[in-house]
Amino acid sequence: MDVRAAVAFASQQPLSIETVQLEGPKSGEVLIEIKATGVCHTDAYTLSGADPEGLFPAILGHEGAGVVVEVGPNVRSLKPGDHVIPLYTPECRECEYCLNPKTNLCQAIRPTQGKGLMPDGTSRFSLNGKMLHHYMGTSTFANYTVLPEIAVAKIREDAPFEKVCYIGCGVTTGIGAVVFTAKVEAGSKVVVFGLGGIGLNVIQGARMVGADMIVGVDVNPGKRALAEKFGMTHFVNPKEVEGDLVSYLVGLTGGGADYTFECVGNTQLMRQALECAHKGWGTSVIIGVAGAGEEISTRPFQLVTGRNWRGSAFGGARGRTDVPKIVDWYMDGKINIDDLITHVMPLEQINEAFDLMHEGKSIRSVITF
Ligand code: NAD
Ligand code: DAO
Ligand code: ZN
Ligand code: ZN
Repeated sequence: MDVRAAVAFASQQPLSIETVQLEGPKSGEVLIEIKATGVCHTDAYTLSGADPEGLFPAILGHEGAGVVVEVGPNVRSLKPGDHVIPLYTPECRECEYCLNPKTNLCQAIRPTQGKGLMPDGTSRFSLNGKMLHHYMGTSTFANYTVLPEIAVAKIREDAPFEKVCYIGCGVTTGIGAVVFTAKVEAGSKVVVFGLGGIGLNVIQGARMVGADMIVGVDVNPGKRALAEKFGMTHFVNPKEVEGDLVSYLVGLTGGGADYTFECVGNTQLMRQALECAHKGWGTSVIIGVAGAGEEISTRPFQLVTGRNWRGSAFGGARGRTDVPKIVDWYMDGKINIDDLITHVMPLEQINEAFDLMHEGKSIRSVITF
């Protein structure tokens, strides 16, 4: 079938709106009509050429919501008409990783997903007979896409697509890091580095679980008001701190934070986040994605003395199980998504969404089809 898509032909070039061809779903796959998709930093990272795994030409996009229109043979958990969110981290419920409660990183389709292909090793997308790569197993910058059944979360039908698409990445990444990865307890002291779309979701996750003190750290004072609305109790601008930021944060939290979250992708901040975690028990979670080849460092004695360093991908969420719950949290008014979606536009304006992100003018832009 013909579908409308934003195609990334090469790095550092604007996306091009094209009519491309999409093959129907094969065994274990479903065809989804995408109704809305967010534009995330990871799409921009890949488009910039900095992503060592980036493949071109490709249809980017990994933060969508839509409706199942057709299912291939052997699909059991989905049917036409189901409302869904695509998952760049699938959940097969059978692999060694899915069977281990310590991780959400299902590996069932990892080798082909990383090559921009469906699990059978081929692509469903083409343009004038030439293959286009899938992206993150989702390719949501198209009004129709094909996904493996295990990479699709079924959600309730009254949830608005243009809001809950954000649960496909940013919301789940931030809130999940608090709830599923760190398992922050009520009464905790939390420090969040970076108050962008991810950091704000960490903040509202921390508020939801009952953290007492939620410190936000950002070099942009313009982030303060929205972060306070989301639950931040103290704001720290590193540019205004005299002396060492770590010592300042340790003092502010009365000895260090129970949990810290790095939501920027800056390796210096990752070190500071680890070192302002409380001696003896503090945990620091890396969420930000650093540049290719960058490394982190600290003195090993920081770990010897009881600080824990860990990371979180997709918030530690198991998509088919946890994403529908997060949609419920939104529909029940437990979390705020509306104030984070600062721009809504049609596919034809998708390059403006990238510009707004680069200029720091948006939290999240959403494309509606
Ligand atoms: P963003 O650009 O919206 O926000 C980053 C914030 O950090 C901004 O408010 C900026 O002012 C602030 N900042 C920049 N430098 C700083 C510094 N030195 N000190 C303090 N604050 C600083 O980005 P985002 O959308 O919130 O994404 C954050 C990171 O999370 C990115 O690296 C992104 O790739 C990553 N990410 C990770 C996952 C995952 O699963 N682990 C998923 C999605 C995104
Ligand atoms: O299983 O090896 C693997 C890959 C897991 C991918 C998780 C990606 C999360 C971080 C990238 C940002 C996503 C938008
Ligand atoms: Zn993302
Ligand atoms: Zn699995």
